[in-house]
Amino acid sequence: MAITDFERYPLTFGPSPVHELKRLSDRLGGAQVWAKREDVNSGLAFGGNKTRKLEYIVPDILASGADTLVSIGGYQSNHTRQVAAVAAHLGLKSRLVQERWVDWDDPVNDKVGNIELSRIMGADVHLDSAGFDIGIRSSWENAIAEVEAAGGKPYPIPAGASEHRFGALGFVNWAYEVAAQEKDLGVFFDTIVVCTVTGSTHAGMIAGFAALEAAGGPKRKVIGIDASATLDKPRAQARRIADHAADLIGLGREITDDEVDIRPGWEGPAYGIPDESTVNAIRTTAELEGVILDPVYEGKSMAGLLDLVGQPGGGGRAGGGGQGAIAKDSTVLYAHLGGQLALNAYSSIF
Ligand code: 5PA
Repeated sequence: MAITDFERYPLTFGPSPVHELKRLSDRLGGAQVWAKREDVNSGLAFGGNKTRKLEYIVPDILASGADTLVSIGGYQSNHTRQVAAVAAHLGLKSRLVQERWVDWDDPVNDKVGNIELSRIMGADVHLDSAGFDIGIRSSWENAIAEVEAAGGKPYPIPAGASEHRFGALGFVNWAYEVAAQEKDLGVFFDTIVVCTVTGSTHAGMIAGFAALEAAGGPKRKVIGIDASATLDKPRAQARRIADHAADLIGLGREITDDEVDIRPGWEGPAYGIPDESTVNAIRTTAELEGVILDPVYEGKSMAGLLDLVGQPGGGGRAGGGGQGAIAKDSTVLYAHLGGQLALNAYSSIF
């Protein structure tokens, strides 16, 4: 099967916009940096990377006859907000487990931003005191059982929609979309930078670009920046999901270790907690480009990009490792995956 053989239920506006980050590139003095904008990809509750993933899951939801989507994330999960939006859009219910993934004591952390929108969209939101883990959780399994016990028909969607059999297809398709946009724009992105936590965004890109390469396309690097602060877990999970996606789309080989390139160094002290490099990346991108990033995911992947593109003694984070690791003649695509609504719970850092 090829990616075009999988059914896709449109939830996005179409191909997400791609544009240059010119002032940021000039400041860094290295590679040319562009962005592809999943933060503006849909009219459903501000969209984001999960909305793209869900396009390939909705046909299975509809075929299952389920009446309730059951999913899980932190209090400020972007994923659960997108699940709530898709449920509303389809006329289904949503039951969301929101765990205390982040030890962040902002008094409105469980009230504003993502979780507020989920409540507005009619989701049945349950708070749980458990901490961060990208794996399968008993709280989620219990929620599925509770929906069943109450006579409902649940459709389980795991954290980040990652450990779902079609979870990576949205970003396999993203790779094909990038290749088509490159043709239109007359540009070639030799390096992609993406934030990685539950892994299927990155894994889909790996499988998708591998398939394009197998069909004669050019070779490129996909660099994941860890925002989980539990690096071994996304590495193993992205690896497993990339292999599964490669199998689904008939790549005909396994993904190699060096294709799963997830780098530590910008994750901050813990998942959901920004450090100085995160805040610097958010401010720099906002001040130079008017582009807004969040402190949980995109601020961290941009901190990685600033260091990797920035020239020694130039615009990257002072003292950061890896400066200039992406060559000056590179053209880099920054995957902006969304996430800004969580900023509402982080006003104290600004
Ligand atoms: C998230 C995830 P993956 O989980 O597919 O690796 O994507 C990481 C990521 N950027 C990057 C943004 C804005 C994200 O929301 N968010 C999770 C959530 O619950 O919101 C799945 C963790």
